[in-house]
Amino acid sequence: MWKSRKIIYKILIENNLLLPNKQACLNQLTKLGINYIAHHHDPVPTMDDVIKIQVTNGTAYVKNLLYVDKKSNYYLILANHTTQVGKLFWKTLGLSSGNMRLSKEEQILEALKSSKGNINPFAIVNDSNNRVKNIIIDEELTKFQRVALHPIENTTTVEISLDDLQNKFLKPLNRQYTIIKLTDAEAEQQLQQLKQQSNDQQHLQTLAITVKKSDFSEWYQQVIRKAELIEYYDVSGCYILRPWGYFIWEQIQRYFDDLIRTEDVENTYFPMFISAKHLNKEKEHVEGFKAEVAWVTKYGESDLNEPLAIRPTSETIMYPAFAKWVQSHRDLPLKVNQWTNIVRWEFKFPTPFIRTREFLWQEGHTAHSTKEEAIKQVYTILDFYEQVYGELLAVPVIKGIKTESEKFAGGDFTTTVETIIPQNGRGLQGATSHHLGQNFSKMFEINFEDDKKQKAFAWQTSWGLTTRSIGAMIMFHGDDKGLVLPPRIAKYQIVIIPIIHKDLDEKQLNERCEQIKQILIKQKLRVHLDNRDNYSPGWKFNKWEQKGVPIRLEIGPGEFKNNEVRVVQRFDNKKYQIKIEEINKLNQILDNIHNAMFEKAKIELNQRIKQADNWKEFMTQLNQRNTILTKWCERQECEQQVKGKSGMESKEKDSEINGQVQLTGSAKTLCIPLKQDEIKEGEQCFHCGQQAKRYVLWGRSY
Ligand code: 87F
Repeated sequence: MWKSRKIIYKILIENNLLLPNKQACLNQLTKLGINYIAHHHDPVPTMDDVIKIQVTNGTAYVKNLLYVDKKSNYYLILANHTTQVGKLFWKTLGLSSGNMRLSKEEQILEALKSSKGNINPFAIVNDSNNRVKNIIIDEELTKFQRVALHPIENTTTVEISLDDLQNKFLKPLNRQYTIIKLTDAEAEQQLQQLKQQSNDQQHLQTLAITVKKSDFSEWYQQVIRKAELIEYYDVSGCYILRPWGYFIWEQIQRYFDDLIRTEDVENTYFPMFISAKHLNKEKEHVEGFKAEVAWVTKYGESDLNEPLAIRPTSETIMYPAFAKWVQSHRDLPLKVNQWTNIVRWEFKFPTPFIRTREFLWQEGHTAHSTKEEAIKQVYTILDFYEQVYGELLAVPVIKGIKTESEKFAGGDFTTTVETIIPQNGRGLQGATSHHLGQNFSKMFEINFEDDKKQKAFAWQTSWGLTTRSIGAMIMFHGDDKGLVLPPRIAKYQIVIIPIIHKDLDEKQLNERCEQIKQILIKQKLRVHLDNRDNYSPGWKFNKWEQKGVPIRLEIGPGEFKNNEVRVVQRFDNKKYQIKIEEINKLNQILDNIHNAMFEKAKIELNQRIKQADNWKEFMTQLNQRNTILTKWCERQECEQQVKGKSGMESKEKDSEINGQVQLTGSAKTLCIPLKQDEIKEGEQCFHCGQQAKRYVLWGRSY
């Protein structure tokens, strides 16, 4: 329902409102001693109109949003116009975002006696029934000298200081207001800090993880901290990688480095800064990512002449150099790789390892003289990625090709290893290997003289694997007790714990443990002897279980006497004795553990892949936390429709089925798996009914 200003005025005047119009409002500001700069103009109902008004330097344009919950409590949000207002801040305020809706026209009228396009904080005086429970102010606004607001009507804009709004306007009215970070990334950080503070206060640093894995996101947060993989940091989306976690990355580096060396890839290092000129050289591929690029604009107190971007990926850094290095076909193939950090200023909810603003990765870039050779390279690397996941992390992946809308826009096609997190059925892209065709070589002039003395452009590939892989591993293998490490990435594969007993000489026991440790070290196993005497064996069992050590060796009086050790396997809690002379079996046992973990993970992954032949089946499977393999026509239009429809039809966020909170959000294509059954003439796309071309895997994703 839309009401004209006239009708609203009538209501305002009939209701004896304190601030019925802009003149009354401006008078009131003067009376309260609030300095303002006023601009008069045509109505500016949308943000796009508002930002056309010329305001003073240092003044922020304000987005005014009025939310209402199911009990008709109202919340007025004043956000900087560039802030991506998220959902998490509601939680910080102790409210549920699921209950909040943007107010409709008649609700705006009811609460503020105002209308869409006119919402402003001064109208709060007209809320005689105290319907507005809180005025939520974006912390970003505190960084500006003034804020631009409408005095009741949007035909005028006043610039006033936020200080005056708070102290001279809201406080005297006895109105609650809260200054808070509104983007999800920042709110997450605030929540973590609150949680940390209350933990510290209550000395709640208990050893055990307090929730089960079924409470997945809380479980994950606890596991990564209690296993000492991660420490939190005060820059949102950035985390400290502790030695226990960093070691895993080092193992991935070693393994993958050895693999790419067999392909004659060489390691290099390119600078992390990109000049604006360079970054923009290749506008098209950067366009979609622009918002995520972080810039350095100052040194000390001075502005840089030219701002510098921090690498979000290194194409525009590397390829100008490639152009210099490639002259003749004898300079090809050129194959380089680098292990670096990357910065992408994401605004989605950050999750340690899975989505972070700074992360570690390797990026490989190759140039070839033929298309065939480049394509072969793409798939060889994809196989390497599959091996990293399978052989090292015991995480199964599905090799596939991204659809046209999901591929890296700069290339010809993108191959991917995808996995599915069994707990929530979300797809997770594990690594990508791109065939870039000649797109970049044409742009950056990477050309060479072929053997017939003809100028030709190089065929390129690029590929990347990140610390996200560690997140997938944690999610797959962890259990109610904490982390479970596959043996090949564990910093300690075995811990030896002596169990002191009155019948046993402590010194002798220690010597025995030390002997065993030495035997195992000789077998190239990573062993730790935990002979600290200020902790009990039980405490140590818990600690190392939480940290995911694959095997615990206990040596107590019985074992000592019988020349045995007691083996306890972390992943399945199997316990058995082995003789010391058989201790070389442990190498094999660790391999068996890896294999068993991998097999279990494969089963769990496969349980999350369902087939569907029509829309109803598709949505049913999606809402049961599955990914869905369907026959598909491969039309982008169809893909977009599935995405849109699945999002709309998915359950409300706060709804529960069988006590489980349902995931919401749309399904997208994860990949077209390389392994395919043949599709015959006449077989239909599950969604639109047109001729199907291949099977595609759909799912909600990270
Ligand atoms: C964010 C900001 C700017 C992804 C970005 O996948 C640019 C980009 O180009 C960007 N996020 N990408 C795509 C990266 C493509 C490619 N680069 C080499 C890889 C693997 C390693």
